[in-house]
Amino acid sequence: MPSFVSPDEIRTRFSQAMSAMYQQEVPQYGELLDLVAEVNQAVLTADPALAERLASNGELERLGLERHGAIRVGKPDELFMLRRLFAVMGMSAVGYYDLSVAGVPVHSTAFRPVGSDALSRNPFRVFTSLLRLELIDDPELRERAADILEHRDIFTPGARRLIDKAERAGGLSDEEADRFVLESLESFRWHRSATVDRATYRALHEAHRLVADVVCFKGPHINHLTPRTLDIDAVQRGMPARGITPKATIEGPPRRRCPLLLRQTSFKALEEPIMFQAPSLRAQAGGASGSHTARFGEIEARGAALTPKGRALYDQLLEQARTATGGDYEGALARAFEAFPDELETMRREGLAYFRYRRTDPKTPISPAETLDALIARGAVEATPLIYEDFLPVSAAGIFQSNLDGDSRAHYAANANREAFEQALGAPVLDEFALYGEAEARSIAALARAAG
Ligand code: OOG
Ligand code: NI
Repeated sequence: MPSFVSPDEIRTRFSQAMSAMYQQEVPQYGELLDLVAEVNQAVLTADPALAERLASNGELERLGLERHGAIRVGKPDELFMLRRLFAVMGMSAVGYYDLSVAGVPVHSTAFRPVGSDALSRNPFRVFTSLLRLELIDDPELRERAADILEHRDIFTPGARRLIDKAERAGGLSDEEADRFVLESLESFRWHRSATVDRATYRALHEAHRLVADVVCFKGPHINHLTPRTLDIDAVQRGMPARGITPKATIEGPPRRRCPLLLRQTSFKALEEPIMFQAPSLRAQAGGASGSHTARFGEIEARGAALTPKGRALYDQLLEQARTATGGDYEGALARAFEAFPDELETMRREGLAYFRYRRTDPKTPISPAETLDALIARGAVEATPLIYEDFLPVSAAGIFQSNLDGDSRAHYAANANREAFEQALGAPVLDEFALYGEAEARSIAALARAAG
């Protein structure tokens, strides 16, 4: 019997290799990691109760490792192959995000681990977008882009072989896992030289900056890696002193005692020098140089996963704040969210968030006749909110937009096409609500077993 490395271990090796590569490519990311580590340490020192809660929830060990990345691909079989690549690391596609509503010609999913153990070992996620060429108006340009994409292969032959091998054999050996990490990392590396000439780049850039970013390069360079912070407001405030300029507002819910879902902020994309291909054989001196902005930094703070009821309330309050008149968005956001209970027990009783239930002391007997509420009331069981492991479409659109010129906003009508996305992916995306619901139900089933 060959002995295989666990997918969790491969994912950790991969995310660490990715982080090391991105630190070399984008030095500001290293600076941001330092700042986040400093703020997280300060928060834990100042709030021992929080430290204890995170430890008992299995979140403390994963905190320092925790990252999400983002990539954008151009054609269906690239997405199909990515699904297979991420599966080797125990990551599945969760959720469908239509970003065309926000003027971004992509639709997306998040590849991430789904089991509770896998999540607590390393919750590494990759927000993955597929370009929607059908949203480019000019038919000639659309065809040109499709043709360029047709001729590229973003995966190395070695990565392809190891993915096949993992699927056939059911896993990878230690040495194969290391090679798999190196080979698959190649797909996400930054390449200074564009695959097209300057005129083509310009035309695609004109259609939408994102189209140029996806189509004109050898592969889907990782465009940001995001560490998780325990105090996003403190990191936001600390950025300028480290020479980093954050976007003006934090996406997502306001600051609260009981954090909800996901709050995110980013810093502006770097302007990086690139080289274009020579337009023809006759232009002997090689291609011209130019610049491209795509890669940026982001931080996030994660809170409770909401039920469909909680999420509907969140969406409604966010919309209320976004459409409020007057310039003070943060004030409007805080006012709108006064309608969302900021107390865990209320959120639980009203069915707004998902929880994990656990006995406080395995020696205290519990009876099958008792209700969950009664067990909690007498302190035999405690409920901890499940952490939100996914993304938010409005926030994601805000993050995309902060790195695009203001004028690329909202040219497309909303037209989700989940079917086409899943067809390209080669599998249905998992439903995030079902995953949280199952995790909650498993914890209740464990209590029932303990009660006999
Ligand atoms: C992805 C933007 C969305 C997030 O955290 O919501 C995102 C991209 O720019 O490719 O990363
Ligand atoms: Ni992100």
